[in-house]
Amino acid sequence: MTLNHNATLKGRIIGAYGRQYEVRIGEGTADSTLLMCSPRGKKSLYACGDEVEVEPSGSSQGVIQTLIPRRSLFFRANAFKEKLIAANVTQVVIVVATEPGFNDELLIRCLCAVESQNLTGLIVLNKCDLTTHLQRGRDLLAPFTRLGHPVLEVNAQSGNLDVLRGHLTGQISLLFGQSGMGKTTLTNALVTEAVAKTGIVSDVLNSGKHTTTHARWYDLPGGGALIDSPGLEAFGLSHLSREEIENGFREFRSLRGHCRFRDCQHDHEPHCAFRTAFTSGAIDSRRFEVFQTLLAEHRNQPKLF
Ligand SMILES: Nc1nc2c(ncn2[C@@H]2O[C@H](COP(=O)(O)OP(=O)(O)O)[C@@H](O)[C@H]2O)c(=O)[nH]1
Ligand SMILES: [Mg+2]
Ligand SMILES: [Zn+2]
Repeated sequence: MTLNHNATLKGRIIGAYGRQYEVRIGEGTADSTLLMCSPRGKKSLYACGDEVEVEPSGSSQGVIQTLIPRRSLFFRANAFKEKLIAANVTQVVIVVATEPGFNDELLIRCLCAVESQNLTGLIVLNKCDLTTHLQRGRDLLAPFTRLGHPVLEVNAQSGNLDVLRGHLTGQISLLFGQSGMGKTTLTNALVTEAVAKTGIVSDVLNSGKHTTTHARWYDLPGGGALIDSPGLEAFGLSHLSREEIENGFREFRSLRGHCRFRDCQHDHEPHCAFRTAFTSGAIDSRRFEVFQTLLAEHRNQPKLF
């Protein structure tokens, strides 16, 4: 592809490396090109998956000029900082594993973010070939299955991934979860060798490391794409309002508006529909506990603005 300087070109951020972005120009064409781009302003406001307009500044470099409006933005936040994770995804695949054990609070928080944004959530229990703790994994996931969240059991290393592939086709999926769960192994199994090897910086930045340090986009052979992301151990939801937190828990949707007090914190208030449902056994206790933690975090958040 011949690049015309001073002309802006539409592209997609397929790798986000701090303040450097790998942008693919000519998506879906035979002669797509990769440019290493920096943002025009001081702040890096972009995420892997973003569509942008860039101005080439060399044969393999460019400057991001504008952001094309996003269909979705998946991010986490505490009171002080926002961390963009991926843009324009339609589905978040939360990867957990039989071994090492996974943090179910992180899973609940992540699903809350997914649901409150009306994205599709898919839970994948990986390493099902390791059967010693398989039942423990299944037990932890049972409350999610009961709520209708799809849970797929896979083995990324040698298993048949056709069912998972079926869920990914045509979607832009973010693979998300703690490190060591098998996200990168799954990516390698799902993405063709040739695609996984493209990229001008991935080899340099990830060289000699087995840990994913940056989010990266991969086309899927059957259409759609997969974004592999670094593992994380905490997921702050400071950006969600109380209504959004409530909406993030499907079991509470039909109960909203049924508490006696309009500003009910679902904690100790009399005639709380949420607590009544909980004491009747209709609500999973672990999910209720994390829900209350989230509301308490929301209440106690320092007001910075
Ligand atoms: N037995 C088994 N090991 C797996 C499976 N998937 C991944 N692993 C191993 O788990 C470790 C972490 O995998 P990795 O893909 O780097 O996890 P990530 O941090 O989530 O990207 C590696 O040693 C993998 O070989 C699986 O399905 N079964
Ligand atoms: Mg990884
Ligand atoms: Zn209530």
